Amino acid sequence: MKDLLKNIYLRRFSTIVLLLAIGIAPAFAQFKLKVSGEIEKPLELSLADLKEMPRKEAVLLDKDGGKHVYEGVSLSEILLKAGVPSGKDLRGEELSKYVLVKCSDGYQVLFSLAELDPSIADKNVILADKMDGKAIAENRGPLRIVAEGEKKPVRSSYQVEALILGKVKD
Ligand SMILES: Nc1nc2c(c(=O)[nH]1)N[C@H]1C(S)=C(S)[C@@H](COP(=O)(O)O)O[C@H]1N2
Ligand SMILES: [Mo]
Repeated sequence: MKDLLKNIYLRRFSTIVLLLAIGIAPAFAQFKLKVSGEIEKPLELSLADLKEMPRKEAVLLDKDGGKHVYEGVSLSEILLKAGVPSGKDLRGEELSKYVLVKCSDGYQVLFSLAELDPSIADKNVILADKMDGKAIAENRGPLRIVAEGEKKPVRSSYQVEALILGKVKD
């Protein structure tokens, strides 16, 4: 009798887990990061695409000083894939271009192309899909910008949906 009850309980439990997985998995599988704007090759990158790209780590200190190691793809690597000028080609008018990071809660932050370019600066800014070896928690993921070395994590925007390339016009 006890075994029977346990069996039913386990079956229910696994059915609930299965239904949850079916519900959540497609949302992540369908997720696409949009890269658009003043750009040669607009991109839509899936989470699987990002796993195939060169990977990098970045450390983020949270508001309480806790240290977390994030892993993902360097923003400069994503820009390269999108045909954004870098290295020798990042000069003149290109120096007034920027990347606007847009998040699902409406939060948006900006980086200049120059500060992200490895030939100009040593800033480590990644688009992370892992925190401390695990997928980023849903309320911060699936993707988070991690701008290493900044005194406040204000630009380390979470729930990133799109990167928009723009050019300052005054
Ligand atoms: N999408 C999004 N990202 C965001 C914010 C936000 O409101 N929305 N707040 C920023 C600020 S001001 C801080 S201090 C950190 C806090 O991140 P944490 O709560 O994961 O430590 O996230 C940054 N990234
Ligand atoms: Mo903050």
